Amino acid sequence: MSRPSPAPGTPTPPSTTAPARTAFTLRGEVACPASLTVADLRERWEQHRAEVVFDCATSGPRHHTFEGPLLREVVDDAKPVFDARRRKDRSRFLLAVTGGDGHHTVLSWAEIDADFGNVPILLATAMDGRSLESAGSQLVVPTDRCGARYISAITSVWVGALA
Ligand SMILES: Nc1nc2c(c(=O)[nH]1)N[C@H]1C(S)=C(S)[C@@H](COP(=O)(O)O)O[C@H]1N2
Ligand SMILES: [Mo]
Repeated sequence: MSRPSPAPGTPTPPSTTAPARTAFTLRGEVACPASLTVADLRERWEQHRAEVVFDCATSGPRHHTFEGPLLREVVDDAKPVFDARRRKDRSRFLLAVTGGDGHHTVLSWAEIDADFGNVPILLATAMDGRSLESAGSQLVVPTDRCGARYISAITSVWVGALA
């Protein structure tokens, strides 16, 4: 049964429950799709730290410290349906990361694969010492010179090969 909606003009009462636990979906050509919260990212995988500087086209250089698991380790556990022993097979895969406002970007699996780019891309659980639990995770691409791929409030990570 749904709750009755308040009368128009009724102020929203302050929330007495815990802040919303923003989750994102990990989906695509994976054997084990999942819905993951920032708390899951913090509790289930080793945390790495990255001190980064990136340039924003509109607001200039930005300095941040992020913590979180490696994107590669999180996606590995969803079991992408490539032949993990074959580098050529892994190298066909792409990742598309989407934020809450619809901003999205792509990465190649090879960027994060230890046999190729081996970039320590993170799914951040904290930025500048503050938890991202209610905002949602943020993509951290320490080797990017500009900030466009630092997708915030992640809602979806899709993994798959070009059809
Ligand atoms: N969801 C989402 N994430 C985003 C963007 C956006 O528009 N939407 N802009 C990107 C750009 S262009 C930059 S420079 C950085 C800015 O991050 P900051 O303002 O937190 O330093 O966020 C990135 N992440
Ligand atoms: Mo930017």
